[in-house]
Amino acid sequence: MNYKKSREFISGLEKPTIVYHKDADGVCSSALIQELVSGNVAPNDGPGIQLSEGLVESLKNSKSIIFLDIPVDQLSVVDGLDQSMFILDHHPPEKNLTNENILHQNPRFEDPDVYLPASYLAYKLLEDRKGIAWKAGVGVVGDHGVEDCQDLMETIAEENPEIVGDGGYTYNEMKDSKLGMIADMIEASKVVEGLDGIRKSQNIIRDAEKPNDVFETQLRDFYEIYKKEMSKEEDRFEREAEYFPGTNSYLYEISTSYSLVSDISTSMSNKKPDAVIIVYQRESYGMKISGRCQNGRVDVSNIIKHAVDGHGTGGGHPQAAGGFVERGKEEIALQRFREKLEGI
Ligand SMILES: [Mn+2]
Repeated sequence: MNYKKSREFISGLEKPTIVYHKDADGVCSSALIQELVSGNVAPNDGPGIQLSEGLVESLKNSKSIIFLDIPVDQLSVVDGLDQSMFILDHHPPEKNLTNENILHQNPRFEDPDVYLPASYLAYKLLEDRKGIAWKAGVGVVGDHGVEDCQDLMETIAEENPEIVGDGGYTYNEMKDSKLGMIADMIEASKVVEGLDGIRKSQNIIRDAEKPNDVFETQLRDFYEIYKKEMSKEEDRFEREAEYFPGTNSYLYEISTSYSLVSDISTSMSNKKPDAVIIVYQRESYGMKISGRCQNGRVDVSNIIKHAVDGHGTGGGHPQAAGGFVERGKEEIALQRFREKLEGI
C-alpha cells in the first residue's frame, strides 16, 4: 500500500463519484475519503458486491470514480469505463487493475494474509487527521478486522476512550463495545430500510463530529427493530436449522421478511466458531445465501461458489462469503449444499 501516492492520486481526481460497499466498512471508508475529496456518493446497489446496470450507466457520465471496499477486479464493470479511477479494496484480489488511468490499491498485493479493512486504509490515507479514528474503527469492527489494526485501536483509545473500554483490543471485545454498537447500527439501517438506510448511515457517519452524535439519530430506531428481529431468528435457528453432525454444519432458512442472512450467519458463527453455517433467504427474485466458518476449518467461499455454479454468483472470504441463486434454481443449490455438508 502506497498511502502517499494514493492521497495524491485522489486529490487529482476531478469531481469523482464515490461508490462504496453497502456495509459498515464501505460506509465508514466513504465518510473518511470525503475528508479529502467531495463528489457524488452512492452505495453499490446490486446483490452482494455487484452494481446495477443503472449505476454502471450513470458512472459512464462521471468525470472520475472512486471504488471503496468493492473487489472491482472480480466484476466486469470497469471494462466499459475509461475514466480515471481509484480503487481501495482489501478482498483477496484476483488481478491488479492499475494502469495509466487506474490506481488499484489492496494491501494483499504485498501480503496475501494481511486483513486490513477499507476504512483502516482510508484512515491511513488521511495521515494525522485528529478525531476521526473512531470512524475507521467502526468499519474495522464491522468487518471483523480488529486484530491486525492495533495501532488504530490505540489511537481510538486515546481520542475516544469511552467507546472502546479499557480491555485488550480483540474483535470479541470490540463487538460488544460502543464502537461495535455503531457498526451494528449501520447494519441495522440496511436491514430495516435497505439502500436508503445505508445512504442515511453514510450521511450520519460523515457528518458526525464525535461518536455520541450517532447515538441520538434515526439509526437508534433501526437498531432497536434489528435487535428484536435478530433475537427471534437466533432462537429459531437453534430449534429449526438442519444439522449435519459429521461435519458440524448447519443449513438454515430465515423466516422474517427483513434481510438478515449475513447477520444471522455472523451471529451464529460467533456462537459456534468451529461450525460451518449456511443461511439462506428466499426472495421473489431468487435466493440470498451467506456462509461462515470462523475458525477457517472449511473454505465457505468455495462451498457457496460450488452450490451456485451455473445459476448465480458467489464468493468473498474463506471464512465469510455470500451468494445469490436465480429464481427457480433454489432447490438445486440447496441440494448441493446438503451433499457438501454431509461430507466436506
Ligand atoms: Mn470491507
